[in-house]
Amino acid sequence: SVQDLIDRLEAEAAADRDPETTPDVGIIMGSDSDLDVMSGAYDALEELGFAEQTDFDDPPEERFTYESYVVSAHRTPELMYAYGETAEARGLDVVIAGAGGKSADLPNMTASIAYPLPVIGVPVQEKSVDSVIGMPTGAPIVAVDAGKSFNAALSAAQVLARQHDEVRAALVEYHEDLVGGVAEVSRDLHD
Ligand code: RP5
Repeated sequence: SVQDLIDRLEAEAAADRDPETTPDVGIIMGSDSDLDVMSGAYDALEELGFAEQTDFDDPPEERFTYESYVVSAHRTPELMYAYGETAEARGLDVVIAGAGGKSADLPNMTASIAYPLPVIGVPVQEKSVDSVIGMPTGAPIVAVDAGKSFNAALSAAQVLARQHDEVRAALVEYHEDLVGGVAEVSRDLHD
């Protein structure tokens, strides 16, 4: 039940865990119907060598990990509040939050609740952009364009890369591959 999930988040926040084993990036979305768009964030993190952590008590071997949850601002506001409020204590360094529709409130509300933890908002559709980015002065969110969850994950990794050389190296390698790919396409055009 939602209450079980809330209890679990609170227990994890209270647990005295080695920070190296907690999830580094949290991915949340308003509905499982957002998965098609939000899966780009998993793709980017996997590409950078992050592993998914599904069980907080049994972390994978990889040093850098992400978790993901469906959390609805409107259907389960208590869960959104608990997630945002425990995020930092649970060891997350950054949260990626996606929502669609015209009332895409999960990213902006989570940014307010989890502050000062950074939250990267993903508007799942074009019509969700204003709702995600329209924050009052003093209540910050960073956000990507509609649907760009892949970029949200790269940005999340950039946050981590300030502290972790391994993540920085993975980002540089990803970029070099990207540049190489563009050069190859250019060459093909001229062959
Ligand atoms: C939003 O409402 C969700 O983020 C989703 O994009 C949209 C529709 O949700 P479902 O009705 O498909 O569950 O809050």
